[in-house]
Amino acid sequence: MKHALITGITGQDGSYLAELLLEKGYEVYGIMRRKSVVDYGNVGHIKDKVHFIYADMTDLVSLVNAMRISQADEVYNLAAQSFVATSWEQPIATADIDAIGVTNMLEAIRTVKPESHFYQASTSEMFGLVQEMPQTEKTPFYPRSPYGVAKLYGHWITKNYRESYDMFACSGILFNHESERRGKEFVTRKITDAVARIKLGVQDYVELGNMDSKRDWGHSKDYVRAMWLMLQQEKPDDYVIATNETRTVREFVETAFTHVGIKVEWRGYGVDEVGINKENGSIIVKVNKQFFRPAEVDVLLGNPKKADTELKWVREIPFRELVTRMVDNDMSLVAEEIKIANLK
Ligand code: NAP
Ligand code: G4F
Repeated sequence: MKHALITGITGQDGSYLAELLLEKGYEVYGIMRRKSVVDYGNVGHIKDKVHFIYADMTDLVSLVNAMRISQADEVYNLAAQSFVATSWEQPIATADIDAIGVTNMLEAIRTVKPESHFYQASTSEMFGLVQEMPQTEKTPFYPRSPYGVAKLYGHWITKNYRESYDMFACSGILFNHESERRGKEFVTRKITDAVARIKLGVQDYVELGNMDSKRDWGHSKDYVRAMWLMLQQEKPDDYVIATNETRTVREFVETAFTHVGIKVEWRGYGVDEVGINKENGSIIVKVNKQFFRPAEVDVLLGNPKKADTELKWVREIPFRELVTRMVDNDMSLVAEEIKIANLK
């Protein structure tokens, strides 16, 4: 039986990856941060099947300990301060976790079990001010946030340990992937949660930032399969994982509202743009400068050809299904919230 160690197991991707590895018969270990209230995040439903180890990406000793306990054959480094906007507010913490944390994990592996296979969660944010369309493994990087800069360090240190120490270390350059488990501050979940609340009459409108920003959005469940595939290859390498489709935030909003039977009509431009419910004329989307970023990544579009060819990776969940799954899930959650509030 193979042993896997997942950092960031309580997050979106960590939870889907843990499910996948359990299905495949792995002994799954996950690192968790100590909190004042124990919180299993997205893995509460499988907590009895996973071995949890208290550790932190900024503490090398705790990661060495996690390696000693788990004796992991495969290490998936998914832990990160992953919210781009916060990286301007906490640039040092972001660098400690997302950059130096990767070196900590690689050193822990080198100390305890250097033959382990290592996956690093790299990101399309490294392309930032994109230098070509679409982006591939060969596209030059130009990060636009402290998060992107920190992740670029993580990407290169992974490559460097592969070349310096012959470690089986891979980076997945994953484009945006979302799900029913996505944190509510990310734009997709913020939208689907708001759509559910507006539809069910407990919120009037949603305030968003840059409506013209374009992202290549897939489903997390498809993307964790690619992580696993990378660690099963003969040789370690880096791969872009994306859908090769890009859409604006505005299109995401339209698709989500359409699914609950609300047609949005757009009026005005820039910060004055509003989305109107065509049926009753009420404002359901506003733009608020507060959600704009100091430097923006205007467009991302990834070409996953190498992953298609070498990993035989295929995306199974198309864009519309991603949105409808998220909206349906939020409709159920909000309906349940309303039911509980009415019982009080
Ligand atoms: P997420 O939901 O925000 O999960 C992040 C995880 O990291 C959480 O489990 C969090 O634990 C943990 N963590 C944060 N700081 C830590 C620390 N100091 N020590 C230990 N654990 C820590 O992120 P995600 O969407 O699943 O993404 C997974 C990884 O892929 C991240 O590295 C992200 O940067 C990268 N990525 C994501 C995307 C995407 O579109 N989702 C695309 C490309 C790359 P707590 O529960 O304690 O907060
Ligand atoms: O959902 P977002 O916050 O995701 P972002 O910045 O693309 O980052 C995510 O994807 C990366 C991969 O490319 C990951 F590495 C990273 O960890 C994270 O998972 O924002 C998406 C876009 C941005 O252009 C943002 O400016 O949506 C725009 N946006 C417009 N209004 C908004 C909002 N973003 C947020 N979070 N909230 C808004 O109200």
